[in-house]
Amino acid sequence: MKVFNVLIIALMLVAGSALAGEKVADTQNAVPTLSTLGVLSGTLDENSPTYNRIFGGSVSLECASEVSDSSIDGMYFGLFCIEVSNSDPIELIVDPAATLLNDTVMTIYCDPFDPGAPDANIVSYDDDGGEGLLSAFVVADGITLTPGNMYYVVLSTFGAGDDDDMGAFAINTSDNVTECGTVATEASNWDSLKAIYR
Ligand SMILES: [Ca+2]
Ligand SMILES: [Ca+2]
Repeated sequence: MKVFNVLIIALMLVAGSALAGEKVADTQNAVPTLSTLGVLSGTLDENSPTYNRIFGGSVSLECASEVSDSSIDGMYFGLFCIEVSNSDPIELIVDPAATLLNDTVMTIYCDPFDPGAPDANIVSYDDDGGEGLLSAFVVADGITLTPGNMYYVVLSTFGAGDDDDMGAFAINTSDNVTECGTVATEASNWDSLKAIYR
């Protein structure tokens, strides 16, 4: 019986240290630096699909960021297909004013995204780059995507199964990001729109 208890404690220590390594100190609270145009919004709840999220890695414009499997599995996720109108760095920032989730993670995938292979085809992953424990990709991350290609933004929670792992969220995007299928135009600001109707 004692040996069994020691084994359990050892297992708990291993699990605890894995989590501690995954959650680094939150030193970033990024806010938008570019003009924002779009919003990717949704809600995570019992109707959402689930997957086993990853963590870590760096930025890989070749869709090959080397990430690790999280010990936490089965989180709800929201999925968005995006395109870019130019090759400038993009921003994707979870909006604290419109997000009820406590701790998000966000991953950019190249096309395709397969929830069954969440560690493949990744441009970049972020945990706490935004306000508090919310996620953000900002200009300083240097994420420059290729116009004409499709990418997938996956928004999920750090944990799974807690009350605060469900709720509404919104991701503000820089104005060179559009959802797939919407018309990407360089004339997407008020001055040029007014010029069209002048
Ligand atoms: Ca987070
Ligand atoms: Ca933060």
